[in-house]
Amino acid sequence: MNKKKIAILGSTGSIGTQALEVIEEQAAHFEVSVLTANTNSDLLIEQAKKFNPNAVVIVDKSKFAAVRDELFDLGIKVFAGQEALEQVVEMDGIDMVLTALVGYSGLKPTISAIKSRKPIALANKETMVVAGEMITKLARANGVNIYPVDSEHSAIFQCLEGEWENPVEKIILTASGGPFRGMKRAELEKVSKAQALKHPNWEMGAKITIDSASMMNKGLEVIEAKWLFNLKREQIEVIVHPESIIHSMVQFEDSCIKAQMGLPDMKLPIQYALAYPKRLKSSFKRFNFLDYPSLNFEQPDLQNFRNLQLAFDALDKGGNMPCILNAANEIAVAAFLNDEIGFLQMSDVIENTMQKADFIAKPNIDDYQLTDDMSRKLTREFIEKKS
Ligand code: MN3
Repeated sequence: MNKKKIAILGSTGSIGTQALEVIEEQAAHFEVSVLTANTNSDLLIEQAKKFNPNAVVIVDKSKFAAVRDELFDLGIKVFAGQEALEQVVEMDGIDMVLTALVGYSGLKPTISAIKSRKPIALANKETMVVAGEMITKLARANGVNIYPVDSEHSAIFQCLEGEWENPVEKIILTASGGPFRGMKRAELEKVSKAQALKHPNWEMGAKITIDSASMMNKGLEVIEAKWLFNLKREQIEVIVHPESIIHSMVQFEDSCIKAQMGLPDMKLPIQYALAYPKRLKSSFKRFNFLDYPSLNFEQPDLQNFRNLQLAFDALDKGGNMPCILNAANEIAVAAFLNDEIGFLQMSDVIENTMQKADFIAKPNIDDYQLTDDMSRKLTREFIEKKS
């Protein structure tokens, strides 16, 4: 049997390492063709020795020599730098590209992979947030499929199996509510970085964990869902479901709601995207209904968790506004993690940038880059003025 050759962009992060666990368990189905890391050269070397890819990329050029010295004799090609990420996905011998980069950095490599007609397993939601319209158009023009890895979007995708002819009435994205669910502004004022980094259900990287605590993650996922599934804003609903057992739902025009359920474990959506349309037998822990005699649902709190409202506003405004929102949020999260601003200030900072940055109704790729640069700069200046 031909094994599917997978390129993993961002192999040392949370999604990347879990993807390698999936590939290891399913070694009869998959092999690794490319691994890339931002700065974690030690882990990249260890992964490359174990999975023997054709090529690796270390984005941090200062680590190039160290990686090359370890891997050259094994016949593994070693490249360095941001541009190498865009070039490596054009190589032959790649059947699918898993984009597990964090933030805006995922955009250009994803475009490059689509242009070279590689199917995408999309874990980098920011790519869809920033440039969903352009990416989906480009994918259609190149006949490239994009398989969602984000658990909510994977759930929706799974619910849509066998339903391609049936119009969707709406989708219902579930949100855990994060560690601060139910808190009001007075309490949110005082929450610490350590508390924000402790998600009740999911094991994830730092950026997305903070986004989950602030509900920005759900906002980004609303925008991601709009483009992945070609929906109107009114067709996307968010509901808080603290147990994270229902990963999301689709309602059809006959009133039927389909839900995809399971224990919260990113390895399932990763494996589903890599193996689609197959469901591979796995060792993942099974869900037992009796462990969860009740599942709960609540309205999201847009007053106290303003980031979700800001994301809806950005989606309504369209153009480059989601790109502005994303850039401001990336800077705000970094500043919060760096103890420069408090938890609630993240929303103030993002809102300020959304008001001040230049709006472009129909952005092209250069406009996205300019918007991203400008929004980051504006956000930094605002944070520095405040502190
Ligand atoms: Mn998600």
